[in-house]
Amino acid sequence: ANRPVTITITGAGGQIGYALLFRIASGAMLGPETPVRLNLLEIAQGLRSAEGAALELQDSAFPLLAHVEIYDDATAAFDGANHALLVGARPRGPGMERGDLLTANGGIFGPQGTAINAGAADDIRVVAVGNPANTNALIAAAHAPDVPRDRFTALTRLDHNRALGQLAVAVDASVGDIRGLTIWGNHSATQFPDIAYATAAGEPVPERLAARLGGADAATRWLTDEFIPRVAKRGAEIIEVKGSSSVASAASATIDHVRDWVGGTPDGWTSAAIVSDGSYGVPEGLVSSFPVESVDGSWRVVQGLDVDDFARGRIAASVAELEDEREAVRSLGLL
Ligand code: NAX
Repeated sequence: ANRPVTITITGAGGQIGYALLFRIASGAMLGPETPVRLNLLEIAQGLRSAEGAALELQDSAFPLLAHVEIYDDATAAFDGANHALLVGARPRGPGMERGDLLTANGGIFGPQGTAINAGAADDIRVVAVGNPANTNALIAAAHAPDVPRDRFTALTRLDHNRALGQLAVAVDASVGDIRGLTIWGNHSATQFPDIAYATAAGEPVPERLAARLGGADAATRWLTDEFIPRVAKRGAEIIEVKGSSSVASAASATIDHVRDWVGGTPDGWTSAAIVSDGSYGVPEGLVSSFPVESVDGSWRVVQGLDVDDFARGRIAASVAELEDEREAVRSLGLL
């Protein structure tokens, strides 16, 4: 058997944590040959919940689960970590200004970056799930100067999967037959789900949409008026329907993100927010979502895609928001 891999999960006593732990322990993330050690990091009010989850993990008797440990100290929790799933974050409370929100999260992700820098394993891979995810990843990375930039990511796979789900219905295909979809930009309402290069069972999605909807103009209207806003605002739709935010789908997307990062993307590209190298005009250093392939355990931006004026405008708007967030955390002294 392989050596156990250590995974540190922050906010492990929360909702997404609860949905994540059992799937990781079952082997869904790192495969059926890799034993896992789970380090659960919580703050005081979440510790009992994490303890309860740990008891249930024991009761599940997962053969791959080598060890579970609970921490309230980041330095100890990230010591030796191969993966950091940064789920715990400070949600926006009533009357909270954006500055307050960024400051509160800077107080979480800054010290966690420092702890990762201090003691994580050499192959550490980080994904920020807690919102504002892109900027939280940026803050963590800024506090971990010894860790390569490409190890810091933020989750846009849920947005990607949401887009797949919507598109599958629209073109009457199975999600597994759709390729070439991209989420660009921020994990926020400004994100741009881009279908320009999407195919369904090998057939271009734009053509298939036009055929089904009665022409290219109708397809464009559907994209701008229905598809893009629905994907971008799906989180709010879930809250409206079920009364609380996305949990199992967020955990599932996190599993997908890490699984593909480690195991590769043989079926073509997916979406992840990674530290920009300047590709597609996204300013260097911003954590922004791109079309990405996983090659030898690293995310690579898919290069050479033609981006038309419409897409360029949408990407620019989301990137402007990311720059704005970066400026705000800079001026708050959080970088
Ligand atoms: P919960 O409130 O259920 O859980 C969060 C947990 O984090 C709590 O148990 C809390 O005690 C813990 N926590 C807070 N500060 C911490 C710290 N400094 N160290 C360790 N643990 C800490 O929220 P949940 O529904 O699990 O959502 C978690 C985060 O995911 C939220 O920020 C949410 O906005 C974000 N989401 C991100 C998504 C994405 O696609 N990137 C989608 C789903 C979700 O909205």
